[in-house]
Amino acid sequence: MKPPLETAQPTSEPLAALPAWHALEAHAASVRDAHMRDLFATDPDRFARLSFSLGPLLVDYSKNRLTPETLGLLMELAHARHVETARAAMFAGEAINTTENRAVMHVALRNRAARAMPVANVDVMPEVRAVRERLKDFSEKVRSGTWTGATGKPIRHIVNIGIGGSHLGPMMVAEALRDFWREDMMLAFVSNPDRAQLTDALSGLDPAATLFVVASKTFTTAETMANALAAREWLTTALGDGAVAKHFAAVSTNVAAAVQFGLNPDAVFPMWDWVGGRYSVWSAIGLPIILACGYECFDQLLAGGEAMDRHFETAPLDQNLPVILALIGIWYVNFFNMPAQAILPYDHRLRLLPFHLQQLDMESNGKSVTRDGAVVDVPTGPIIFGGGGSDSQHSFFQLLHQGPRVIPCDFIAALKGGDTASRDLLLSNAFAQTEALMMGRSGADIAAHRQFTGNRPSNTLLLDDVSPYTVGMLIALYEHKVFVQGLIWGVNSFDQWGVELGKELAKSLEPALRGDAAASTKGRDGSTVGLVNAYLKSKGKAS
Ligand code: G6Q
Repeated sequence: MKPPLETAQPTSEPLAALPAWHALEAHAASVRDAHMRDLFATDPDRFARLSFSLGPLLVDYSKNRLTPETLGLLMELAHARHVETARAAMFAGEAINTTENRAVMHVALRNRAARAMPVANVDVMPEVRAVRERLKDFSEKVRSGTWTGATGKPIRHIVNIGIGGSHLGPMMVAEALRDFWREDMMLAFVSNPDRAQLTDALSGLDPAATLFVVASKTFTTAETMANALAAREWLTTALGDGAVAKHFAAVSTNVAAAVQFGLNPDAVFPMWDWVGGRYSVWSAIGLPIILACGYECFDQLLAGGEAMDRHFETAPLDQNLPVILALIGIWYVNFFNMPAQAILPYDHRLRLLPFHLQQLDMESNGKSVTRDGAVVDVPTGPIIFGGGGSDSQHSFFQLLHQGPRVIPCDFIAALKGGDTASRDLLLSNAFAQTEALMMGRSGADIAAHRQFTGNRPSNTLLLDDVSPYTVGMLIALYEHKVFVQGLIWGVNSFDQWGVELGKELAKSLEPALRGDAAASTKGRDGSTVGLVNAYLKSKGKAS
């Protein structure tokens, strides 16, 4: 048996007590007032020095409030937190998700090489490859019309039912790759238990040509189960109970529950507990993408993720893109007290990226307790928000430019796509916004309300185009960035206990809202009781 890597769990030492931290604090005080305008004016090579090309991805991080010394000190912090050792532990399949005692192996899902990927000393690749083969086979059958609906019609509408990680990742990637969809295949995503969403998604659909994909790692999630039951009712009302096996597929670790739901085992695809929901788009959770775009397209998504994995795993920290972006983020959160981060895709196809990254980042690093169970001594994960850059320019950019709080931004754009004129317009706006944020505008002859302080940081991520490969690279880049930040802060980025309490309370409140005579709100706070009573009154039921 291989001995576990020495992960040097670094969290026993409070972060703010580290010499590397103190050095950064002192350095931050000395550069706090430096204006990026001056940093560019004194260094003609700043762009070349502080930008990075990796295949079809160019990242410009020169518009940040840092100097080469800043980066050097941040790298020392990364070394002090044993980032390289922890990175190796993840790739070695160690149980780095300590609160759930699980490995974190989404990197195995995009491993297309012959390399073994062990979890608890067992190579998971044979299973991963077997599921890939099944996904390929099933999707080819559906796309070619060999797998038909119950009446013999080919499937032409896919409706994915899932929530959280079983929804945001596949929906974002599917939208990003819309140009790769088979022309006659339509795809819809349903997550909200508000029946309005399912009703809208099913409006106009032919049940005989519709396939539902129930995506749920646990197959117990209340919202997903409610929507799956409602979808089954819609289908069986039109085609009878016997149609379920031809019109439902599922992805879950709980294969038995999916089969019990009435599914054909050939249409049930397993996943594993070493894949976190928000990291699961690379697994069979990607089935709707495969059905719409074809397996080759999905394979290229994996290839892009795999290329980023190789870079992250092998590049020295100071030439490692996820590490550099992670450290720049730490610099602002912890040394400039900037608690937010905006994600601004200047590409319609990437417009859902902020939602996916919001979950990825905030669910991973929105933590106050270290892996040792101590209370963290510094701020951790930032508030992630954003939206399509062009639309956002006409709404919340006002605050980005002139609000008293500074919010670092990631601008994301593609060099190619659509017609040249619209690309010219998109990119000129994206570049100009980063310029305006950085340069600002001031002068004695300019009215106060027209002045811009500038010195507002941004990264610009330029993809050659929006393709399966580049989208794969982009998502994996952010995944590893979030991982590195979690390592520095000493939190477990792979659990999400913070979502549990609300779920439990909802379960215990539901009988009261249903109006069950035996249910009571006794012992609950006055506000919650008041809200329950307002609802019961609307149903004509006094409490
Ligand atoms: C993601 C979270 C969470 C999860 C959903 C859906 O990392 O774990 O968002 O994906 O709660 O869970 P199921 O896939 O089990 O339905």
